[in-house]
Amino acid sequence: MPEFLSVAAVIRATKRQAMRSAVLQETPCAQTGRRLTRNEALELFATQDLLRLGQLADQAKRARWGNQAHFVINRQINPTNVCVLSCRFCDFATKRGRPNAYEMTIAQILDRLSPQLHEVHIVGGLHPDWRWDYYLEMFRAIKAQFPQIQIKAWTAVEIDYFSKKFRMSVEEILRQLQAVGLTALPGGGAEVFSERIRKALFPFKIGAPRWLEIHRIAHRLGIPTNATLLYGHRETHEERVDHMLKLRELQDQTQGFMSFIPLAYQPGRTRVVARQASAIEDLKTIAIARLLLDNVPHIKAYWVTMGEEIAAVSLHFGADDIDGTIGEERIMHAADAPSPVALTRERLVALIQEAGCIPVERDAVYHPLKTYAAANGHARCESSVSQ
Ligand code: V47
Repeated sequence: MPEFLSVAAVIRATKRQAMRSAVLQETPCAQTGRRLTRNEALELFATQDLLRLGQLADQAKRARWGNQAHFVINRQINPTNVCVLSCRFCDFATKRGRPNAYEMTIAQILDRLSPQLHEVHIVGGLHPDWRWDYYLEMFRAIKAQFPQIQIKAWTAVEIDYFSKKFRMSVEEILRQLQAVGLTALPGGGAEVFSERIRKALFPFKIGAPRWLEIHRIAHRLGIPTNATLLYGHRETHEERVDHMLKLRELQDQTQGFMSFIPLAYQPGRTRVVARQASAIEDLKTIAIARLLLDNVPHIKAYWVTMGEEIAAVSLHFGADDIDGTIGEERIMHAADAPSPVALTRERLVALIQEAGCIPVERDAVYHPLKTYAAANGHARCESSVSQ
């Protein structure tokens, strides 16, 4: 690996800036087989040499995906915002009877789907009285009317809730969902694997051991899953790195994670933090995720939380995916996210092309469906006027 692209070089530069003397001797990377350590990841968070960090992560991304960047034609559905929990950081959840509370019928869910979609991403509040049959019927109805749509649904938090409420094991819950059409689990509900933050912001939600156990069970049943990290609130860089290391450890054992998605916290009206994490923090988090999570194939730059522009730049900082069209984003927009609630296929293609990458349309489990041309003058022109 050339010196100018080595992790050690970035860390040396950081240490020079910090007037410190210790120098890393080795270069952790795919070629040497040595993995990035916790301390090295923390030093990368401290670096002021953002472009070198980006180069390193980009090199790791290109080793797997070349110049490709993935996206999906999808729709998010949040069947209800009524939730038995009241997490401090959440602007989405509410209680029944409040003016903003809503509950969708299966017909309303079907109305929002169309044959063009490849993925429906379903998550919502932990509803106090919906019956198990409703959840099964929802999937049956979707598959009956739209057999080509893959269902990515219910976070580990919801699976845990169903298991307790309906008195079935996690395995039984997942098997029954699989039988009616579940393809994958999304990565939500992980927040940040820190007991300190859990006690402060979501004390009644499951913690790291249970979240990881549920994903382990899903992987054993052949259900691929994603993993998120909620960052930019009160967590430290140490807590971000420890979160990623816990995921890396499970992935070593199961290989069931498809994608890692850092979610930049949208402060909304919660007063948890005054403002959203900076673009620099976004790019560092994406890049370090690519380098640390060397066993997770996809790193997703979620345009809803980062904004379209930073998501596009992230494609040069280790990300290879920007999620999808989404259709109607509610969770982050309940917290006043400034991004649009949906993007068109054309806009996603143009964003990727303008970043100099090759757009690859995929399904929910990353099977490629269509590869688009790399940028040309026409695409650049389109991207600057669309929206
Ligand atoms: O678990 C809640 C987070 C998650 C806010 O798997 C917030 O492909 C930012 O998990 N600001 C749900 N984040 C969304 C999610 C997700 C999103 C996109 C793709 C995938 C995937 C999964 O959203 C929650 C929580 O961590 N969240 N409130 C907020 N104000």
